[in-house]
Order: sequence, then C-alpha cells, then structure tokens
Amino acid sequence: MSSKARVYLTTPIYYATGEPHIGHAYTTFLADTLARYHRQSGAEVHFLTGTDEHGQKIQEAAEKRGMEPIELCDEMAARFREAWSELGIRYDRFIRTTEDEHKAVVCALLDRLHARGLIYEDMYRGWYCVHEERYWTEKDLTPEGHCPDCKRPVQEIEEKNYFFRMSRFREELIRHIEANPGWIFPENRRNEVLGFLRQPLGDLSISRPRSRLQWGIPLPWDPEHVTYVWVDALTNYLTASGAIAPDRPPAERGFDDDFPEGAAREGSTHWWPADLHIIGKDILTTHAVYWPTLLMGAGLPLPRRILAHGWWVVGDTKMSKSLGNVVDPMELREPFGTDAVRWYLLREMPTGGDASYTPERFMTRYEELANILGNLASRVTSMVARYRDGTLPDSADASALDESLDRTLDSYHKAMRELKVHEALSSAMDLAREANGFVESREPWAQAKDPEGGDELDRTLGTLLRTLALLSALFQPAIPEKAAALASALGLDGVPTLEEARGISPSTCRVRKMAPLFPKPDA
Ligand code: ME8
Repeated sequence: MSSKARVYLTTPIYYATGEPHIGHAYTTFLADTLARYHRQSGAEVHFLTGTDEHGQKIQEAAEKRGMEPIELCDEMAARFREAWSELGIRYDRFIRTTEDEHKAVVCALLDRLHARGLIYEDMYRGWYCVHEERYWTEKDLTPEGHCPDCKRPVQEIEEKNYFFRMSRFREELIRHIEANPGWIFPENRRNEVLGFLRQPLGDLSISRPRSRLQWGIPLPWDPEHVTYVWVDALTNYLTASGAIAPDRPPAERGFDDDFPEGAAREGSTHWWPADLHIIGKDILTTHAVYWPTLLMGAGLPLPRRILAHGWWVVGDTKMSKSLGNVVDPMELREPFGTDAVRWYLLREMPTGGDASYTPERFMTRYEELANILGNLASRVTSMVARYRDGTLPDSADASALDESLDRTLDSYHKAMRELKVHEALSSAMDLAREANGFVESREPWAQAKDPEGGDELDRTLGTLLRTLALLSALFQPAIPEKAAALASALGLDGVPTLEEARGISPSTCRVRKMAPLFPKPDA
C-alpha cells in the first residue's frame, strides 16, 4: 500500500445532447486545475468526467434527429472528449452511462436499496420537466405552471412508479450538514440546502414505466420499468470509483462482500468515497439531497465535499441556444490559445459566485497575462541571455524576494485547499507583479553597465530566476502549456513541483531568450 495521498474528484456528467460551451468548460477546468494541483503536490489523483446518456431528453433529441439514441450518444461523447483534449483537460476516466460496467453498478445499488426495504411501488401524480429531467409538485411550479428552474412547460404525469424512501433520511442528512460545515461549499449554497430540508422531504420516484420511456436501465426486479435518469446518472461516481467488485463479471456484482457498511477507504484500491464533487449550482439538490440519501440508504460513505459553483451569463443575458449567444470555448481559443481561455474563466469567476462573459473582460484578463507574467518572463530571460550568456552563479544572497515567495506559497496552498481557485491564481499573479516591481527598483540594465556591479547583477537576476521557477509551478495547474514553455525557457527539466521550485538555485538554469508567452493576437 502506498502512503501517497489519494484524491478522487469529479465533474458532472454532461447531457449528451448539447455542445460543450463555456459553462461546461468552466466546471471541467476547475476540476482539471485542482487535479493538477494535487498531482503536483504529490497526490495520486483520480479525475472523473463523462456523459449522461439515458432518459427522455436524450430519447427525444435522438428522435428529432432521426437517430438511434446510442448513435447520438456516441457522437456527443466523442465531441466532449475531443473538446476536453483540445482544451488541455487531463482526466483519468471518461465514463458513459451506457457502459455495461455502469449498468451493473446501478442494478447493484438498486438491488441493495430494494433488499433493505427502501423501495416501494405507488402511483405518481405530478409534473415532469424533460429539459431538467426533474419531477415537480404543483406548488413547485411557476405561476404560469412552468418548470421553476428552466421555466419551460412541464408534462402532467400519472403512472405507477417505484419510490425510494428518501424522507426517512431527512434528519440524518441535516445532522450531517450541520456537523460538517465545509461539506457544501460555498456557504450560501449550504444554507440553501438546509433551507430546502426544513420543508417536508418527499420520497423520490426512481423509475419510469417502459411504455413511456425505453431509453434507460431496466430495474433489476421489474424490467417493465427503467431507472430514473438522475438515479442512474448520480451512480456514475460510484461506478468510476471501482468500489463495486471490479474483479467480478458485471452480472455477478453485488455489494455485500466487497463493500461492508461504512467501509473506509484506508488500504483499499478503489476510490470511494469521492473527495470532491464539482458541480454548478443548478444541480445542487440532486447532489446534496438525492445522492447522499441514496448512499445512506445503501449504507455507503458520503462524498467528502461538494463544490457548487456559480453561473456564467453572457453580458446580462442567460446563455441559450435559442438566443444564439452560446459562447464556444473552441472558438474563443482560436486567436489566443487554450490557456488564455482557461485563465479567463478560472480567474474571472470567484469560485462559488456568478460571472458574466464579455469580450472586453476576456481581453483585460489576456492583457494581464501578457503585461505581467509574459513581460516578466521575457525581460528576465532576455537579460540573463544577454548579460550572462544564459547561466548564473549561485550568489550567496539570491533571495531578496524570499519572504514574498513564502507568503505566496502559503496563500496559494490555503486558497487551493479552501477551493478558492481564483484566489490562488490571484496570489500567483501578485507575485509576478511584485517581481516586475523588483526589476524596476533594481534596474539590472544599470547594474550591467556598472563595472563594479557584477555581483549585484548576479543577485538581481538570480532572485528573478528563482521567482520565475516558482511562478512556472504556481501557474501550472491553470495554464499548463504556458507554464511548460516558461520552465523550458529556464532550461528546467519540465515544470518543477512547488516544493522543488522553491529550492531551485540559479546555477541549475540554462536560460534561453524566449518568444513572447502571450503574443498580441494579430502578431
Ligand atoms: O445537468 N454556467 O448536465 P448538463 C456555469 N447531466 N456552469 C454551467 C453553465 C453555465 N451557464 N451551463 C452548464 C446535467 N454548466 C446532468 C448532470 S451529474 C450526475 C448529471 C455546467 O449538461 C455546470 O457544471 O446540463 C452544470 O452543473 C452542468 O454544466 C450541467 O450540465
């Protein structure tokens, strides 16, 4: 058994209907950045993303396009994978809910709940929103009788369903949230869930009759019903954890031997429980109420944390296909490169808050990269190349910025641990800004002219090289391509870890003059 820290983080699995846009990209960048941060800190990471492929929404979208649902899903899963690879996302597992592996785990979970007497049959009367794949009661609807979330018309439904006794777990869930203040981040979202739980909690319909919906996973004890798509989708996190007997063929999987109640992860090779579910605030109830109560019902440990981030709008308008204002991250990266898009989204949105996309703000953020980090990198590397032919001795005091480096590292780690990624990035940028100030105050160009200024110049440039090495490590999780280009211009063997970067001595660098890291788009 390795003693390495292990971190399992997840994004939502996106519906295999829409094209990936900046909203999906934001969530996935956030997960990728945290995954890279943890890997860089020496942890073993399991980063999961994927596509949500069952349900009425997919069935209807496929019908509209005259395709089989699986054909649509194949096409869209490929599209998401391609987008993520173009956007520098390094996931460890891409799950599709149509995989046999996943179907087996959904059936195992349902069987377990059924065997524990937590499933019963009843008539369902109420409304259903296909877009959100959510059931609503009369009192949830808008005054016009539409879906309270997406405001679209809903369908009235009266049919036999199977129900999960979710109501039984209301108090246990409240206790869990109260005992674990950081379980849902940010705090306003936590309060929202507690507010929701103050109302009576109903039971959860977990099935649809096959006569109305074919595209789903049949219930193991009644194949005339398929699994409600949210129960199916949420279970993906468990499937991809490998916790449910991965060494047995799917048909023979079950819980009882391989996942005793409350099993902790110490010493096991699977990844459950997840350390962090990263989601948008739109799907908070499903993740912070349905999912934990299902897990409680099955006697499984709960995920350790849930981060529900805010919403991207365009200007002051909601992004939507019908308004034609959907921002495509692939188009956005054309003139500026992938890292410019990553930087903009991650830096602009305070983790947890909302943000608005405008081309002006995008440019402001790009200029920040170019004028602060890009400028620092290019002036320092060109001075070391010009005045010292790319190498420096280790001077005794190459560390005038030491205190700032340590302070930055501390606030960076703290912000990352608290999931305030935008703050971590802002502290890295502050250090680059301070280093530019250091260049101005030391005037290495004047030191270079001074016949007595040789040692001074070595100290100035040495300090700056150490700072640049650390900056390459600090920027690596968010903008990996540019961080690698910077490390390579310093002659380092790849981007150092944060720990390594802090200890790098100037004499190990072999500096080359570099092309601008963030060129003007028209250049
Ligand atoms: O809800 N701003 O999938 P989905 C910020 N399949 N984030 C946004 C966004 C925006 N404007 N638009 C989308 C589903 N997102 C289910 C999930 S999980 C078990 C099943 C991001 O394709 C955000 O992360 O509608 C949101 O939660 C997710 O995409 C919804 O993706």
